[in-house]
Amino acid sequence: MATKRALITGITGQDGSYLAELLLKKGYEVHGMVRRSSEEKFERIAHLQGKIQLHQGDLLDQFSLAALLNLTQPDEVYNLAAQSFVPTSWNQPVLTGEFTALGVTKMLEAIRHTRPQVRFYQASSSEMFGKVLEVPQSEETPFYPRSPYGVAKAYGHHITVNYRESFKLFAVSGILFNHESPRRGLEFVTRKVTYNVARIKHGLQDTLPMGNLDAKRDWGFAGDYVDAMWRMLQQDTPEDFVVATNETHTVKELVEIAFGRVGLDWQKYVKTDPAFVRPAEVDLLIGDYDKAKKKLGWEPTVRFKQLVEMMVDADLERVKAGQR
Ligand code: NDP
Ligand code: GDR
Repeated sequence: MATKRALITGITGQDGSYLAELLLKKGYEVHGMVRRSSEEKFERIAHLQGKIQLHQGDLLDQFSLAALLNLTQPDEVYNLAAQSFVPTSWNQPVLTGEFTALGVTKMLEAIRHTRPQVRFYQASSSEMFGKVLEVPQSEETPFYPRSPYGVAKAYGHHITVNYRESFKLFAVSGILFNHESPRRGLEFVTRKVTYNVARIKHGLQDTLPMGNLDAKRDWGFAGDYVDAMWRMLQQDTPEDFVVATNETHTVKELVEIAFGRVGLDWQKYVKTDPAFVRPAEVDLLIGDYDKAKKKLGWEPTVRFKQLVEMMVDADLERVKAGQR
């Protein structure tokens, strides 16, 4: 069988790095689109150097996308690039909209005109559910986003469905709930907590300022979730899927487990700081992944406590070695 080719946008991010590893293991030729910056930030994919091919491009530049599709001739495109940090979306709502929303249309247009046989994956998000209208949230739950990021992702989701229905593209949307790993960015709550717990344990600081400790999230492991992305593109018909663990936990539980892992009492270190409280919050996320289980044969393998402890342990090693 001919080698399959995949193009990943956002390959330098958490999910991009795990997905690239997975596709390489499956024998794919892996191409990644990276944006130019004055300093290369490729630490998550440094170990894949020589195995993947990187190309400059930008979701905002329609022609760079078409050129990249022509150059790499992919069978599958995974659109993971986004302004993905929710608080930043209130500070940069226009950029978030242009990139996280309209960028999806630009990629779909490039595919439609250049390579319509491509199988396309769009990184949709549980942030689209926003305000709690139903629990657990499934593919049938209506959207009520609570941040400019959530609004932009809802647009990206709908335009993917629309291009599938209008132009018969094989375009699918994975509605993924929060997923984490030792490669998670330092600003997201799980990694912020595990990294700072490691620093506190090593005596480098003695407080941890936090926002809303009552928010509830359905947290899974990124390595499991990229496998679900791949499975969605191997189906006979394009469909959207929720990917989650069907468990919910508060930020407070996250903090308790992380400090507990190093034998410390979180209440001595955690301070509430209004700077980390959001203008509008998503109070409760819990995903029903029944459809993914039945049709994709997918299930999460890492549960919450194991995930948090894995991240604390990795950060203890990193901080000990003087790394971030
Ligand atoms: P990351 O933030 O780790 O990675 C985002 C990627 O997008 C990076 O490669 C980054 O490139 C690129 N990117 C970010 N902002 C811009 C920008 N303004 N212009 C160009 N490129 C940009 O995200 P994750 O890996 O965690 O998530 C992958 C995708 O899945 C995102 O679309 C995210 O919104 C979505 N998602 C994530 C979930 C999660 O829990 N992780 C859940 C549901 C959806 P660079 O290195 O150059 O900054
Ligand atoms: P989220 O993830 O907004 O769900 O989006 P994040 O980890 O940033 O926040 C989760 C919850 O924790 C609360 N919180 C804090 N969050 C941060 N970052 N820092 C804090 O100090 C803090 N204190 C409390 C937040 O209020 C929130 O309720 C992530 C991103 O990966 C999105 O790209 C993705 O689409 C969704 O998950 C699903």
